[in-house]
Amino acid sequence: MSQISRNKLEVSEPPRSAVRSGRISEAGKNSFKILYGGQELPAKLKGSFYEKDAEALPVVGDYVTFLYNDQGDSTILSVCERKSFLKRPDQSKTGVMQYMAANVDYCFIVTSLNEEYNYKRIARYVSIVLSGGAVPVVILTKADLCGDVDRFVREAGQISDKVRVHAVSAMHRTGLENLKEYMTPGTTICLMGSSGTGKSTLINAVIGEEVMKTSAIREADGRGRHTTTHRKLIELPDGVCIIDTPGMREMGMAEVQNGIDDTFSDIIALEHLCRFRNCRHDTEPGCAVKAAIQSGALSIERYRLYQSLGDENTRSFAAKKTAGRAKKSGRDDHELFY
Ligand SMILES: Nc1nc2c(ncn2[C@@H]2O[C@H](COP(=O)(O)OP(=O)(O)O)[C@@H](O)[C@H]2O)c(=O)[nH]1
Ligand SMILES: [Mg+2]
Ligand SMILES: [Zn+2]
Repeated sequence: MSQISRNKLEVSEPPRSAVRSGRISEAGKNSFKILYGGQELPAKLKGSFYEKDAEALPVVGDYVTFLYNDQGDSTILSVCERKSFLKRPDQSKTGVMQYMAANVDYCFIVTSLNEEYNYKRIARYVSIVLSGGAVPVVILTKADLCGDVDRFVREAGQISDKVRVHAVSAMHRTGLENLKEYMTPGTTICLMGSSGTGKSTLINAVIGEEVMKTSAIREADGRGRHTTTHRKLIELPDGVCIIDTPGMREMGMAEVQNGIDDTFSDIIALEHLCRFRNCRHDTEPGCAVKAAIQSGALSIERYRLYQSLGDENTRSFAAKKTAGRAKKSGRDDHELFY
């Protein structure tokens, strides 16, 4: 929080009101929860927020200043500068962005080692995470269900030199110790991945305590699998914060060309070596990309993946332009989260 804004607020607010800072643990359309001193306080936005762009509104993980109210809703005054910011286009393909989480250090891209595994989806997540300024960590879960774990670890690792890959089995308790290095006090970890991939089970296994509800437990208590449909930040006893998005099914992509370029920085480097600056890596002479593919230095699959993610990103951008300002709200709509 900047000293200047704090002073301003203290001057303009009544003397008894206490300006405090906390962290957003839940963000709805008009209501929020602030994690403050181990408690969750209900909160609303200060009126002037409604004149701002959707991007400026608080999301889960944001540090905010607020006016404390012990009788009801506290009032959120300002959002502190973000260290990282994860976003994606909304599900209706209008190109409007949804802002998912802020101030994430590591993003666990969780995918299970069964038919759910999808190389392209992982690459898409990696690009989104890099674009948002967090570190992508691919976690391949349910290793006990897979006969050739190493192959998948190798393949996922080839998506980018920026990505780390770990295979784990919560059931057999293998690979869990490798995740401990991320779970240090003050660290924020965002879990991403489809429902049922074992995110909650994994965190419970690493922590050694039932800190998150798993689908098995939810079924047992009769509340059904999809009762928890919104994103939430929880602080574990050891000071690690976990942001969970239960029920995330698919991840679209827009405005993340920088993340794609970061993921495929080796291909970008090759493109700079082509003889022609506008080389389409097609029939042009002196093409470094084609030469790398021919020599085997670059796999054609990976090059196609780079192209297809770029195309997808461009299409979303075009859609956004046509959508214009017709729908201004880019807030996370929980109803859209299945
Ligand atoms: N075989 C196997 N099943 C697992 C493992 N981890 C989780 N599961 C199962 O996968 C299902 C979904 O787990 P859950 O943690 O709720 O998934 P989430 O929706 O991603 O949080 C549950 O039935 C778990 O028992 C594992 O390591 N191996
Ligand atoms: Mg879960
Ligand atoms: Zn070329």
